[in-house]
Amino acid sequence: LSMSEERTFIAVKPDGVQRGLVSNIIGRFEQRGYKLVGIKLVQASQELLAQHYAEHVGKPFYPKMADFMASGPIVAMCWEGKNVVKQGRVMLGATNPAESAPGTIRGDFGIDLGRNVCHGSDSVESATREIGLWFKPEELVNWESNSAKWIYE
Ligand code: DGI
Repeated sequence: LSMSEERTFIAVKPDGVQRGLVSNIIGRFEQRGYKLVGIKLVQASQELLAQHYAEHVGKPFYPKMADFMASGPIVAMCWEGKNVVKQGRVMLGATNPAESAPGTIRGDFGIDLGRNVCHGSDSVESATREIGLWFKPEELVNWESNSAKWIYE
């Protein structure tokens, strides 16, 4: 993948789905000019969550966080574009909504750390790992956007 084809894993967590924020979050990435290459609704298993959050398994907050993540559907997405990993994190805002700037997803929609609405990969390496965990290769679609020339110079 070239730089403009960098990919990230973005998820709307169960609180975001329950609160009807799916279209808003998808819309922000679409409007920015990123390209959607994978999307599905997932009821996450504890096994998947333990792999996804391997770095947090065993921490005091993990059991409640994992139960929350398994409490309802998650919208799992793969977005593609130049610098999308880093810019996706900027669009999400700080992990704790109390510290997220207005204009970010968490800063606009969140209050508490344990209900922070969305997930985004924190590095290109994490993105590759997470996309592999949540999607089968055939669930990702390679397509060319007709608006690319109006988004990239
Ligand atoms: O990559 P992020 O989601 O921004 O942040 P992270 O990987 O450090 O943490 C993953 C999720 O776990 C985060 O979105 C909310 C939750 N979390 C992280 N640290 C704490 C936490 N939840 C509680 N209750 N307490 C924590 O210290």
